[in-house]
Amino acid sequence: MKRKLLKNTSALALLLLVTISNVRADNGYKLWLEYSKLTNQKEVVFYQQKLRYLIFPATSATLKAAQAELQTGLNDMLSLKPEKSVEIINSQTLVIGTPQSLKSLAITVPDSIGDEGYLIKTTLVNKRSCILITAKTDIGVMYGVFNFLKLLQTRQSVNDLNISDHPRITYRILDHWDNLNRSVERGYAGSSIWNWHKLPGFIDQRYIDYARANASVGINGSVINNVNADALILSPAYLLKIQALANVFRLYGIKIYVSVKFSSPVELGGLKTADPLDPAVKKWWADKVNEIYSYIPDFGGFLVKANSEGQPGPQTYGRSHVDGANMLADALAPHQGIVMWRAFVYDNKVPDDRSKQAFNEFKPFDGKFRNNVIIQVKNGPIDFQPREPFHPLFGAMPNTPLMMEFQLTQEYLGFSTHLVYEAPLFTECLQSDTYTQGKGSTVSRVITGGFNKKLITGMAGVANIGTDVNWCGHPFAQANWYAFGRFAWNPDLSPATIADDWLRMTFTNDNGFVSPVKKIMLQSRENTVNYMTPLGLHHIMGVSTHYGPGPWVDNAGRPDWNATYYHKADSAGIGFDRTSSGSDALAQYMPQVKGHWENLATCPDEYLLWFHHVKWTYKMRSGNSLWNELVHHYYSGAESVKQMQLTWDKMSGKVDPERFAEVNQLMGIQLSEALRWRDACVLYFQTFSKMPIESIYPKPDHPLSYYKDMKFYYVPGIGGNNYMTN
Ligand code: GCW
Repeated sequence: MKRKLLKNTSALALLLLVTISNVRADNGYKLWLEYSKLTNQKEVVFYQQKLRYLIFPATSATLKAAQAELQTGLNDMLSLKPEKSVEIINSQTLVIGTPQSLKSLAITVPDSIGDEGYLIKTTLVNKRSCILITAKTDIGVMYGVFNFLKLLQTRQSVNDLNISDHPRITYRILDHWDNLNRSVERGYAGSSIWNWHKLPGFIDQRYIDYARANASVGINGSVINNVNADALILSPAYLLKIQALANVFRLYGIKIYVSVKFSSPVELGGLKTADPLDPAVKKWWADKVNEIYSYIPDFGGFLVKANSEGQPGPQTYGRSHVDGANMLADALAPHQGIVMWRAFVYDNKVPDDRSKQAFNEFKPFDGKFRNNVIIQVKNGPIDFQPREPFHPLFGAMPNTPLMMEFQLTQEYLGFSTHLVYEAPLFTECLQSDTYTQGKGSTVSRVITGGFNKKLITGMAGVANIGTDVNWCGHPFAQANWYAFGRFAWNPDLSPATIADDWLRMTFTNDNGFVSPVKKIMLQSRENTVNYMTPLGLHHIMGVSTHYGPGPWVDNAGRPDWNATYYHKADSAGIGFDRTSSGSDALAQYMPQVKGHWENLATCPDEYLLWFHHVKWTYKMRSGNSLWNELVHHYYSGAESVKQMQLTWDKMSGKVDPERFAEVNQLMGIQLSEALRWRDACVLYFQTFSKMPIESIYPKPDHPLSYYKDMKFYYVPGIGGNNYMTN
């Protein structure tokens, strides 16, 4: 009996061990830096032969970190420890460093690759052919190393290499909406990764891995706190904590920025006002900035949400955005810091269409900001909806730097239970033609400084990172973090290329997996648009939590938070008339764009109800009435989730069981939520159209009242005591 028990116990222990080791290997913590072991012996031999010797003098902390990364990668993937050498250069040698760190080898790097660019090439060094990874700076070398590892991770050849790359955008920044109490506004992946209480004494391994992951895709900045900022972030106690994080990030080329509350001089400094033109206020900020730099000599600067959604700002004191931004910019300029000033402003007291307000407020200020101010503009004019047309400010302020703000966290895209690959959304915006400088004036060219080389450039992504073991809540949400980094580096990359790399690095190189799953990813955002907000509908989700459908919402705190404000459904039709007969928001675009979207014959279906109020019986391109088309989109959106499930089911055995099961379960949740979106919206809009749901479609399971009455408690992402919605 005793022996049996013992046996059982050890079996259990073994099982536990296996489980634990599986969990460790496959829980998604390693992100796209999985470095899984190559199993194809031919490939292993191929790489091993190329990488027998290594010349990589680690003369700085950054080079040391890059060297460690290379060693981890080679060891994990190939069980390879190249012989460190100083003299053997031949076709089996990898030479890595800057011209300074490789002094004796007379390496040259063209100026054109800039401070962060790198070269990976098969070339002659000391008259001997080898693989050289070089850059002007240490961080450039690190980027080169990560990209060399990517070649191995994605099983590329390392023969005849000739890669030269550099970022097209200078400030490539993650914006964390993390509060000091560790809640995360619109965060769906656990708590804030910043453990403020334990800082500065305790450095969580996560901070290091976060920095590695960012550096691997070239992200070089992190705004660590919520734009709805707490003035305390600037207090000495927090500056010490921030300093500890900065010390970790520095090695990986990442600068820290903070979101500041405009009224900090009052709240923290005890001044009577935060009026930006008041000399005492100016002095307070200048002193504060000097203090920050005494802790963090390479501090990046400030992000500011001012006069928006209740936040204080210069207008609170009768001043303008220019007054506010320039005052902070002057304080930061001596230290080379920047101000990222958000254009996400709207006010329900302004009687105009919300989508027009940022343009109206900011365009008149073109050319008036200091040159270390960059205006941060969301991709669309409302608010990170599943689909929006590009923001009309892009291209409209030719003398002002504009940085793109994308949202990685899926506030409006199904939180962390829906598989939505956002790259197609990013590309749709980036490749939109603004026509502001004639044909080909894409948003991408505008934000990369293509029309005005003097302007600084930037791209921000609202982070989807938290304490969940896999960082982002959904294994596939990691792809949005990854894609953001790749786009910030080069906005013209294709979503398919990025998905391909990410899948290979994160899961497997098995084409039987990569190809069908890539298809799922590329289709996923359109699916979600279809079951949430097809044909240009927007902002019809649950009030305040933004969870699930809420097209009936008409009693939010402010009219411009009501769904009815946006869809304007009535017995005649549906949609927001933004043509000249309506709000005329279209006038904010160039005539070519305006003309295209204003004309019902040319307006793409995708934007139809964004710009037009259309009759229910209107004949669509497909031949369907608008009503039938709308119903069709909702049903096909939900159906596509079922299709996605079928594809994923076939992937069992091609990926580790943990992540397979996790995605499987999440797809189940996604399906039920997609069905709820579909049924709730179709039933609600039917109360206006009074038209039938075609009999080819199954009837919704419940009456409309059922969906309207549903309650959800403690929905994530809002913090505080807001525990209920709808
Ligand atoms: O998308 C909305 C969110 C707010 C957010 C705001 C903003 C940080 O619902 O939670 O606040 O945008 O971007 O400032």
